[in-house]
Amino acid sequence: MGRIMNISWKKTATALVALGIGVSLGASSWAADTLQDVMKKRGLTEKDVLAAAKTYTPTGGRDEFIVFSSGGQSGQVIVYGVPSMRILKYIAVFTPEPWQGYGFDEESKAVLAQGRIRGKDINFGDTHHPAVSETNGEYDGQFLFINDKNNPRIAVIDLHDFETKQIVVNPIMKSEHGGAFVTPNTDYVIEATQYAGPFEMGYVPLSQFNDKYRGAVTYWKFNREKGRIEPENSFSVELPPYSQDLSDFGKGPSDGWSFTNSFCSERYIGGIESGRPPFEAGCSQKDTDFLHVVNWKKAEELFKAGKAQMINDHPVLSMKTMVDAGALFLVPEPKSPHGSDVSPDGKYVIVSGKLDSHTYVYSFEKMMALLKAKDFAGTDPYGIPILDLKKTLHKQVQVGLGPLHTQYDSKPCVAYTSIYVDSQVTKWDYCEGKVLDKLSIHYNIGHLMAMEGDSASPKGKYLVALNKLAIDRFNPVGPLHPQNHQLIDISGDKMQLLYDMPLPLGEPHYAVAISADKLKPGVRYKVGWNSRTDQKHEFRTRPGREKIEVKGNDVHVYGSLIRSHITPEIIEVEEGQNVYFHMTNLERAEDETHGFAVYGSNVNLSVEPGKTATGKFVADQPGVFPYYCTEFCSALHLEMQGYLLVKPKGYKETGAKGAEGTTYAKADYEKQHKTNVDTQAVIDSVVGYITSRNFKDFPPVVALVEDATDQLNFAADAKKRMEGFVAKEDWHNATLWAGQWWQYQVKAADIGLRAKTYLDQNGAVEVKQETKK
Ligand code: K7E
Ligand code: CUA
Repeated sequence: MGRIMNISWKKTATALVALGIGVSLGASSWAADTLQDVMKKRGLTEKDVLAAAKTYTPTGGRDEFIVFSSGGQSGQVIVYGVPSMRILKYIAVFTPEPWQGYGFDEESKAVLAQGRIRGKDINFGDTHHPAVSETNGEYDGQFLFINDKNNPRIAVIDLHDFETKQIVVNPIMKSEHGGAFVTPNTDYVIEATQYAGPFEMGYVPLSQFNDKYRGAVTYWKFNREKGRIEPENSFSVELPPYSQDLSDFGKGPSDGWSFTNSFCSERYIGGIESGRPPFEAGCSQKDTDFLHVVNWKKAEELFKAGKAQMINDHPVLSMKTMVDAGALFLVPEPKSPHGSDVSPDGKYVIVSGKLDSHTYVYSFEKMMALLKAKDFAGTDPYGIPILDLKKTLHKQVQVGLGPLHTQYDSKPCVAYTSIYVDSQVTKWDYCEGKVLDKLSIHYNIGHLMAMEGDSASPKGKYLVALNKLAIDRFNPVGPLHPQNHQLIDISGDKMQLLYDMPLPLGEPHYAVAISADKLKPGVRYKVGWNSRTDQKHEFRTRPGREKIEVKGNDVHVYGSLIRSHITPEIIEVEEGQNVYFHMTNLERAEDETHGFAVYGSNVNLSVEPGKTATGKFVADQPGVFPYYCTEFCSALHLEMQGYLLVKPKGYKETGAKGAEGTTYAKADYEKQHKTNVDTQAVIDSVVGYITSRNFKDFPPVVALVEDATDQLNFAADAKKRMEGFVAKEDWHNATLWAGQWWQYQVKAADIGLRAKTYLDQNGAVEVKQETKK
């Protein structure tokens, strides 16, 4: 058996190598360096090697945590692993992204179109804060939300396939910042204004700033079943024009409340060009700004009771309505505040002052006691009650210059705060109010992120510093430097810096990290799936059912993609028609994505297994437009091609039909047929090898076997067609179909090899031979 196998493998390998399929037969040889040699050569210390050992992930290895980082102005989300810091994906959200076909297929164009503002396409996003959906305050790994600061919008990403499904535009804001954060059960996603503006869309002079410009918090209702935000069940709360900043939802004892800080309660309106001091002076004059505390459950009741006013078709609860209901109050916070982070137990809210050196730990219990006793220190110009700062404080801790954001450890009472001016991370105890450790980072840290560090049960272990400046950390690449994410080990008493990761995709503000085992994304769609609506695609097709339908001026191509051909391969239309390419990927195999692009157009699809995607081509000029698959999907990938021919209006066929380059005779057929018979012997031996092992214990192999079975069924079909032509002694077509039969055989053999390799590497054992079919 073994000897036969070896011979067969050699034959297979030769056949496959000829096709460009790599077959690795020998083990790679290692350079004979010792660890000491390498350390000496590269100038590494023992500490460096220890850090490397904590992050290095050998081939095939997986990460313990998955990070979703804002992609800043790229309008995308960056996905990477911790501790390896390997980038896994960019999720296209607010910005067209060609590789994913985002903004190039009609389905994703429809998602992007939801984000239009004032009737205009917006082709970027200033993303700041991603949030993973939660169940009882724990990340559940089902959905991801992210906001856009410049054009106030929230996007919904389904983590089942890591695709953006929805974009909602804030109906009353002109700028935002304090989103996206979710309630402990993801009933609502919060979005808070940054720069105040009039709620209406028209012109309002700045002289009416105090009266007509407003801040707000919007509570977007999320329907988990549908996986979509419901704008019709969402509402906002009007706030003063104080430049609201960041938000967080309460949990545990503070569930039902939200907290939003602000940085310009001075309500300064700038005017540097006319000799007035700039915003930076006017907005940092007072010693304190305000934390806005909102009872969102009460607000929800008021909204449901019809107490909101409709502004731009969106319900808004006025400050007065909220104050009268005891559902809105203010607490003074340190100079130029930033961050608003609720502790895992929901008892405290931590706010930092960018121009202060303290973090302020507010006690929710104290706030509630004061509210109950109506013990207010005053009211603001809009009639909102203000609590006394000292009476609400649990601790005030000197953590360093320019503290910003706070994240929590799995160890009780331990928090980490980013210190922007000092370029440090401070580890401190918010129960006792004392500093525990400080670590220098490089440079000017903004947000920081601990593993599930803003959930009800943080996981500790690692912290990532999201640094604003990289300066000298990396090889120079011109004036625009990459961002720098620094991985820090927080498992011990002292923080230890492990790794620098350059990120060249916008300024990532915030990131969230989830335990990798909570994510269960699929590897394929049901065949004929519209991934953006999560429904069967109206224009899906099945194998053998491909067709071209003309409806008035529209030509609908129900096409398919499978290794290694596109159906149809020749499409003729007339000048002036619109061509809709509805392409279905018929593959069931994992990672067999096909692309589809047409010359002279923006038709550019990424069609993952099972997906149907539509490209629209306006045939406004006569010509020849080749199309092809853009993913190197198989050995015969280059042959995944076709022609769209656009005939001029009123074109009349002239002359003879063109001939092909080669014609085949009986000898050609016989040669091909012999190859096929030999190949079948190889396949049979591969199948024999796999079925003699306990392959059913290995799900990836089971999937490969299914895929190979598909290919062999296609092979059988091609063989039947060949036989039809043999019977007619049409050797030309018989040869071509014999060739197609062989193509499917080769794919089956390729898959079989992958399965065999997997079995060999994963300790499959020989089992009693089952009855062969
Ligand atoms: Cu501090 Cu937009 Cu969250 Cu930047 S924000 S750092
Ligand atoms: Cu499909 Cu290349």
